[in-house]
Amino acid sequence: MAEQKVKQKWTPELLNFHDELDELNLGPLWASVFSKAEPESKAIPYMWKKDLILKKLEKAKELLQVGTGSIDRRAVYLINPGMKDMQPHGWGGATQTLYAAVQVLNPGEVAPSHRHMTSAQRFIIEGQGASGTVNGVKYNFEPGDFVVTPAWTWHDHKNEGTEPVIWMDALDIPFCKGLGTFFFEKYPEETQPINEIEDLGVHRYKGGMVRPITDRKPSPAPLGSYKWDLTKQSLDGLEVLAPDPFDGHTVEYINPSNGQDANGRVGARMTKLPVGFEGKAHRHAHSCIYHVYKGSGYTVINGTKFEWEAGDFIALPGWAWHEHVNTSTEEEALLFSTNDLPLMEMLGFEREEAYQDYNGRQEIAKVFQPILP
Ligand code: 1HN
Repeated sequence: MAEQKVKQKWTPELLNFHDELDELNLGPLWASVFSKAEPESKAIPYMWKKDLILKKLEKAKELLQVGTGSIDRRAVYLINPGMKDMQPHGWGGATQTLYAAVQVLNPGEVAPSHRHMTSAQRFIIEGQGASGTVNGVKYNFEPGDFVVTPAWTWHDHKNEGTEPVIWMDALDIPFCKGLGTFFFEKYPEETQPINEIEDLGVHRYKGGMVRPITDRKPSPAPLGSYKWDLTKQSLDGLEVLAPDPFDGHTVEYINPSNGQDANGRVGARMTKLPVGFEGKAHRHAHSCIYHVYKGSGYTVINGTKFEWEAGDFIALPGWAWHEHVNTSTEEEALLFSTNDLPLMEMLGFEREEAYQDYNGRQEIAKVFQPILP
């Protein structure tokens, strides 16, 4: 009897009924989520090449000037092809929760001050002479630095140097837009007053893992800027240990006053894949955006090989199998990444699984063909 019912399930009459419901803005639960054992990310695995983005930023430089009366930021954001339907609303989205842009500021330009409820963070890619002021503290940008702008803090940028400065911005915009919590406010003047010594947090944490005693009481971002030399030192220190089979030598940026992630809802890491590193595959609920800071290699995501080199950006959707390989025989690979792990943990969604077949390595079914400039 039960079997007969199953066979009868998708009759033309029933399918008509589904259409009838749809027209009434109603849906049949029996034909939806119950048949899916695992999440299906709207975002797909994808890669954007450095040269393509830089070429488009060059054009944006010709067309636009940054400053009051003109545009606030000159940045090109990553759109995951699986999430294109969100674009009319300007959601962006390299993954379902994370947004990334590549920004360039020319000498003499000032990017005016504003604040928003999304958490922002920056990884400085190239160029000297720019800085960002966050709630009255000015941080000088140097390549390799990781700089945080916690939610609802005033921030503006300046380039007082002689060359263009390029960085990656990462925010939780798709997440905030999804929740309907995207608040934004412009500062009444072009820039905010600077009321502390420059690079305040950098001076307060020069020693690495010791903190000023005033930070026993937690605060949102006592460090502000994580200088490249200290991050590099931490990674070099790990060299005496065996690399993690999935992530090589990886450190995460933390808030030294509470031991948690550096910037609330959005996590960030720096990975060093030693020469010859051939990682094993795993997957996790959280998603990531990688920026290849140095080196060359490939990442296999759900059976597709993404061949990367310095400057490229890669979107790793949640619950996608992935493994990293450094193909250089001389140079270590450095991958900066931003993730929604803090969100997944806060909300109780995080889970992780190691790939079991073929000694933990995926079979490569195809090679990703990126859009070239
Ligand atoms: C923002 O405030 C910055 O301050 C960069 O540089 C990218 C993308 C969306 C919303 C705000 C910045 C942004 C952003």
